[in-house]
Amino acid sequence: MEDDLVDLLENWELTPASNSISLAIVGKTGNGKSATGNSILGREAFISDLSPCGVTCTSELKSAIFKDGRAVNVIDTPGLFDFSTGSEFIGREIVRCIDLAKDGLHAVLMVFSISSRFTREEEAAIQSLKTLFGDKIVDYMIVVFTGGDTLEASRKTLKDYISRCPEPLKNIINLCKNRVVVFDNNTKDKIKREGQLKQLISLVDSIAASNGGKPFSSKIFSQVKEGALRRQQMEEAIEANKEYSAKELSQLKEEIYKSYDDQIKRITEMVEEKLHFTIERLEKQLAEEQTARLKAEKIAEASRLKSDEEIKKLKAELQRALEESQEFRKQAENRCAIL
Ligand SMILES: Nc1nc2c(ncn2[C@@H]2O[C@H](COP(=O)(O)OP(=O)(O)OP(=O)(O)O)[C@@H](O)[C@H]2O)c(=O)[nH]1
Ligand SMILES: [Mg+2]
Repeated sequence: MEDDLVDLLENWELTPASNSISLAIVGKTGNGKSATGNSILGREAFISDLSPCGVTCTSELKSAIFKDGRAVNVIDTPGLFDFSTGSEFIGREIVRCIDLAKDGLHAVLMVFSISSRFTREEEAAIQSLKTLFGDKIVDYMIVVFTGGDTLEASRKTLKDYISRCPEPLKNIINLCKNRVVVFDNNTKDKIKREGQLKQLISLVDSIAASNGGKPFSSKIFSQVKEGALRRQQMEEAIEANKEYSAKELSQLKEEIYKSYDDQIKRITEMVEEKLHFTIERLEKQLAEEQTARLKAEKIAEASRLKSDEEIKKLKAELQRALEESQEFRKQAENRCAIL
């Protein structure tokens, strides 16, 4: 598999940024993010497995080189927007992810699975991304459906599938200007593997063409990058100064790490605060929907009870009328007999 698509690249930092593509993969736990990352890299770089709980625990970056000489950096993430995991974990992971993608992202792949139902959390994820990084993030998003094999087995085209998607998912696809690709991560067919990868890369290239090749970056990206750069410069400076003793050197390094950790903590808190707001809003919305659904169910139940009651009343009336008419007939017959 490795030789067909890519040659491995051990030392990705050596790759010039202009000749590399950085992609982040996000989506619900179990949707096939790691499997998609592996399909892009052409090797089993990330652990991908069937599991009821999250397999990927923390964001990771792996790289490879395409045949055309371009390096691809893939950042695999855990289920960042599964709100059950808590905003502290999400905040920390997002900062880690940004740290891995300091030079910006050429595309964000939002992974959905053909085989699993679209959820409200997935609907809210795009809002969270916009809240954190600004509306422009949408211009860099590509929708990836995993489970191309399942789609084929059901003899449906992607177009058929999308036409039957819930409205919010259609809206996400529209927001992404129909940048959609299907991946069958299980296929061993080399032509198919190359085909789906080519499709994805052409979408990444179309994003680059529409924004002058500038990778996505935002204020949070610059803050994280600045901090890391400052730490590196300070480390180099003290390393170069031969007057420091080993003890002083390690003390100074510790201080630098501490100030960097403090900075990351501040950014994480900011991310957490922003997400907290989005999560609160989603929870409120879900609670309102639940109340509305319960109310609708109560009304339906009441009207069913009412109609049951009415049917009972009608039946009783009918029975009474029947009995009355039988009584009347009996009386009439008796009267006839007397006459
Ligand atoms: N049939 C089929 N199964 C797939 C496909 N892509 C992924 N899977 C399966 O889906 C399961 C979950 O895949 P992962 O790649 O671990 O999913 P993930 O999104 O990384 O999951 P977390 O790390 O837990 O967030 C695995 O059993 C994969 O083999 C696909 O295209 N077709
Ligand atoms: Mg994973």
